[in-house]
Amino acid sequence: MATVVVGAAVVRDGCLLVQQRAFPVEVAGRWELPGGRVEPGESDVDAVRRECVEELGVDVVVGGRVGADVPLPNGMVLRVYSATLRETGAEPRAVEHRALRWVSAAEVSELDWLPADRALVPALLALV
Ligand code: 9L3
Ligand code: MG
Repeated sequence: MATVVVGAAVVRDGCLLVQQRAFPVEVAGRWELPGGRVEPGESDVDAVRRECVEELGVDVVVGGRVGADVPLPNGMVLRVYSATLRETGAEPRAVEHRALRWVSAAEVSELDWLPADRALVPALLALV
């Protein structure tokens, strides 16, 4: 089975949290959902929570799957889950990314997404 990269579709007040990659240089400046590789022995849900702590500094409550698995160029697959902030007062910050934004439906369609994330736009629009 292909290695899974989980992504988090964090929604608050009808807006989706997106972040701008700072590296590698080929994709720097493009936008993606927070997330990363599921580690050996880790569940998808645990990986979503860990990645949100590492990349955003917040704990999330993980919900259901969003869209279908998207094949990545490196042979892995991107698998996205919906999520909400566990603490209402918590404010995510771009720990290892260039920027972070909360976007509405119109902006979800317009963003300069990574190609894999772009494939999920129809499913993401159902969340905002
Ligand atoms: N990736 C694509 N879209 C995403 C995420 C979180 C990841 N929303 C791709 C980029 C990398 C690989 O998955 O090729 C691993 O992700 P990371 O560990 O660089 O975040
Ligand atoms: Mg990542």
